[in-house]
Parts: sequence; structure tokens; C-alpha cells
Amino acid sequence: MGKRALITGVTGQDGAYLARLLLERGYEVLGGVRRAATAADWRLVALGIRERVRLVDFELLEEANLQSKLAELKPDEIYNLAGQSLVSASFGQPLYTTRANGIAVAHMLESLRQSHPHVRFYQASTSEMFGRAPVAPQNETTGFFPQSPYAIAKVYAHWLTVNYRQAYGLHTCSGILFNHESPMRGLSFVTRKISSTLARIKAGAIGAGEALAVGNLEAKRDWGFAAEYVDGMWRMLQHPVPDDYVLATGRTHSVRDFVAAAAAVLGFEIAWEGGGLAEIGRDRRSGRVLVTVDAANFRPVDVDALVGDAGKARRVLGWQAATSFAALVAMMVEADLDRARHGAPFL
Ligand code: NAP
Ligand code: G4F
Repeated sequence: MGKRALITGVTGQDGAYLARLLLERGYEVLGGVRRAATAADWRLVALGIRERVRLVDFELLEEANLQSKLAELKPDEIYNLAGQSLVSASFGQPLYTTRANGIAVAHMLESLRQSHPHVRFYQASTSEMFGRAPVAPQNETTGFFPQSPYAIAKVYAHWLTVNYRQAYGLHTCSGILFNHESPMRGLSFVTRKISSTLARIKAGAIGAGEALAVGNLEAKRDWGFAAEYVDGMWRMLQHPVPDDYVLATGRTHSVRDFVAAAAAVLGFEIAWEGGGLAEIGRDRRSGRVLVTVDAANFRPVDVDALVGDAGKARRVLGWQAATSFAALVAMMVEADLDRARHGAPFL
């Protein structure tokens, strides 16, 4: 009999890829979903696993949910991937973000401590916790300088995860994951916003007067492929000694680099003109303005640059990122071009 895993946030990018991976590895997969009028299961459908995942009601802010689910479902492993994952939104919803990304984790850990101390627990921590880090690359020993309510709530959850391991001997792991993307990425994140908008321009689905409106073009991130990162999560929980790990590619690129690379996949060549909020990116061949800058896409404070050192994960878990930046950009752009050409919905 295979193991049984509960994935909170199974409808998200990581949840869907992890569900597929665990099914391939013989798990029974229970997927926690919050109730909504419209089903959010498109990723599970797209990956062809919707019928094989048993969906269970799970709302992060409803504390009794986890307690009852644990008693009823008796999972061997929990992957806590549910969360308010948009850094930008956390500035407008700091309290909700704190409850969902911070306090809810305290409730989960307490439930485990009190009633289910043998369940293995994975917490979705983030490179955003490093924030304005004074050193690069960042690894498990780097201090945290969070720059958003999102990151601050994640720091709280991270240290609680560590604390419950140290204080009570729970098998808890915190994965400090750098940005990971895919054709399943939400449209609000900058990579998918770029790939989906430029692909629709290429396919003629966006009119000549419209362009990709972005914010901080100079921000740099360490972007990897999400399907590989969920394997890292699984490896963390399989190791006999629970610990915390950075997952990253070790390479960093700017948003501007991502725009240029995505445009190139589509046969555009961007020429940048002007500066600040007046900057535009124009296709050299057609002269069409493809990119504009909009003040609405800036954050009150941003993280300038992140790059991770995943050496510990490589040495201890045998995990390594494999997909290059160029391959990731091409994968995302081609998937969105295919969607645009077939009139598929952009979800
Ligand atoms: P995502 O696509 O936005 O998925 C988030 C999931 O959380 C969705 O299933 C969402 O449900 C669920 N959720 C949100 N609020 C909830 C609530 N109140 N109750 C129950 N479920 C709720 O995010 P992701 O990229 O897969 O990321 C997964 C986790 O890793 C998140 O915690 C994120 O903060 C963290 N993380 C992500 C990255 C990255 O680069 N992707 C890096 C580091 C850490 P709906 O479908 O109903 O919205
Ligand atoms: O794509 P982003 O929104 O991702 P961000 O803020 O790095 O957060 C993602 O990665 C984290 C891991 O480090 C996760 F914890 C988190 O859940 C999420 O998955 O923004 C990336 C960069 C930022 O510097 C942002 O200011 O892109 C910049 N940016 C520039 N223009 C934009 C835009 N971001 C968005 N979302 N939209 C823009 O138009």
C-alpha cells in the first residue's frame, strides 16, 4: 500500500505538479481545495490527473478544517502549499496575508503536535524572505531581510516550522524556494504575464494599440522550472533527518532579460527607448510598441535581486535544477502561443 499525502493548495501551480509527481510515485493524493462557486481545477485537468486526486474541502483560515481532515484522512505526509502567493497583493492585504501565510501554519503545526506527531510536514517557504540580502548567492545560513507583508508572514511560518522540529521533534521541513515558473504559472506573476501577453500579440489576439504593461524592469530573480522544484519538496520529506533547504538554479536574470528573451522566441527584437515611466520597448522590425511601463505595477518596496545557492540540496538530496533560463522562457512562450492560436482560455 502506497503512502497517503495531503497537498494544501492542490489547485495552484506547485500543487498540481506535485500531485502528478506523487501519483507517479504510487501515492494516494488528497488535494485540499477552498470552496468557490467556480471550480479552480484547470491545472489538474490540464495535467490529466483531475480524476485521480481526491479533493477535500480545505480553507486555510478555518482552523478546524485541518484538525478534522487529519483525523479523518490520516495522511503520512502534508505539503502545505496553500497561501496568498502574490507579493504585490500582500501590500494591500497585510492582515489576510498574515493569517493565511503565517497564523494558519501555527494552527497546522499545533494540530500535528497535539494529535499527529508522526506526520511529515513540508512548509512552502520562499526566497522573498531574504529580501534585501547583503550577500549573494543566498543559502540556508543567509539572514532574512523581508521586504513585504508576504515575506514577513513567510518568515514567521518558516521559524515556526523550524521551532516545532527543534522543540517537539516533529518531522518538519521548510523549503526555501526561489522563483519557479511554468506554463501553469498564474497570469499575475511577471513571467506568465510576459509570455501570455506577447504570445497573444503575436497571434493577433491583442490589438495594435495595446502592449505589455510592466513595472520594475531591473528586478532580478532566479527563475527555475516548477516541475523540478516539486521533486525537491518530495526529496526533503523522504530524507530520514528533517531539515531546511534552498532550491534554486544559481543564475539570475532581470525582468528586462525575460521580456527580451520571450520576445525573441516570437521573432520580435526589442529596442528600448526612453526611460523611467516613459520607457517603451519597440519591435525593431515592425515598429510596434510591445512594452510600456505603468506605475501601477510597481510595489511600495521591491526586492532588487535574488540568486540562490542550492548546494546543500544537491549534496544531501541529490537535487539539482536542470532547465535553463532560455528553455524555461521558450517553454512558457510556446505554450501560450499554442493557447492563443487555438483560442484556448487564458487562466
Ligand atoms: P499559486 O499557484 O498561487 O497557488 C496557491 C494555492 O493556494 C492555490 O491552490 C490557492 O487556491 C490556494 N489558497 C490560497 N488561499 C487559500 C486559502 N485561504 N485557503 C485554502 N487554499 C488557499 O502558488 P504556487 O506558485 O503554486 O506556490 C505554492 C506555495 O509556494 C505558496 O505558498 C507560495 O507562497 C509558495 N512559493 C511559491 C514560489 C514560486 O515561485 N511559485 C516560490 C516560493 C514559495 P485557489 O486555486 O482557490 O486560488
Ligand atoms: O513575478 P513576481 O510577482 O514574483 P515575486 O514577487 O518574485 O514572487 C514570486 O516568487 C516568490 C519567490 O521568490 C514567491 F515566494 C512568491 O509567492 C511568488 O511566486 O515579480 C517578480 C519581479 C518583482 O520584482 C516585480 O516587481 O517582477 C517585477 N515586476 C515588474 N513588472 C512585476 C511586474 N511583477 C508583476 N507581478 N507584474 C508586473 O507587471
